Amino acid sequence: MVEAKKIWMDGHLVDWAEANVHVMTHALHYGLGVFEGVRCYATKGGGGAIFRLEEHTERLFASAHIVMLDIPFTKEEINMAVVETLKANSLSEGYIRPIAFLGAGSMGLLPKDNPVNVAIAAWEWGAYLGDDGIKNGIRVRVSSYLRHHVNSTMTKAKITGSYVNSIMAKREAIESGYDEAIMLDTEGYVSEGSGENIFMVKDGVIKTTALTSVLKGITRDSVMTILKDKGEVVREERFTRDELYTADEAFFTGTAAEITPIREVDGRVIGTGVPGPVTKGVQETYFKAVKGEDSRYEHWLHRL
Ligand code: PPE
Repeated sequence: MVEAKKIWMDGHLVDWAEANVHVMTHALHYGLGVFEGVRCYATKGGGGAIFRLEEHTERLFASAHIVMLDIPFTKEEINMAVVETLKANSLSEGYIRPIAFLGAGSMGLLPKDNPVNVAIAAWEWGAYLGDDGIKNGIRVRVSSYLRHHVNSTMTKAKITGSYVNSIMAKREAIESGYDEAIMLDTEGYVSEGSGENIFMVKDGVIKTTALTSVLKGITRDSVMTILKDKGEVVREERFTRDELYTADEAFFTGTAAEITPIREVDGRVIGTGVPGPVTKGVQETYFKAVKGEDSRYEHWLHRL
């Protein structure tokens, strides 16, 4: 990864190399942390714009609320700290990672006085699933690992520990020659990618997984708005893997993955094997929106 200069930790900027935690950090042992992934894009005028910062901070606090982690800062303080971190690293474009976690103190499953530590890092991060993936689409496989049951790990919370499941699925996909994993929910319906929401198009009908077992993606929400503004209707409902096999188009959405077309699922070519018109239309509008080139979506930008 491209290291940046400074990381914001518990209210102060520290050097990248100094942003360390103790090995007895509770979250390291048990996975009780919540985090966000946010992107900032360089706009035409030159300045950077953070995409939907307020919504990401809202979700960070919602995740913390779900797992009962008391973040010792206000939302406004976190928003300001994100801006400060980008500025300290002279970044007008990059990926931002706010994280809040249970710090060092007591061990065991009933931690009493452990502090909640908060950090914000930012660095340059290009296309998550590759430049070729964004352009031509990726090959995915249905994972042998299921997405968490809603009453096992809370899927609306972006919890650090939940990502062991994602890492297993991602590794399995790569090791078997694919680019990314699609995970089914515990009832066998399509849920999401290891770090992305999913959309499919069939005979003009656009669907995305209902929110039951998936993260409430901010890119998913942006794409639904963009499609609505194009006069399309998006159905939020569950669908099966064989519906996906016979889809005309499919694509992933996520802050890191942005809009990545899916050209193959489990060896079955999707549609014509190249990104279709709905996918390309969404991509075009999304990239214009994040770069401040579409005034309809200016309210999504937090300009630096
Ligand atoms: N589902 C999961 C499981 C997920 O991790 C993400 C984001 C999404 C859906 C899409 O959410 P949103 O970014 O709000 O549209 N995954 C983040 C982590 C990626 C990583 O490798 O780290 C991200 O995209 O930042």
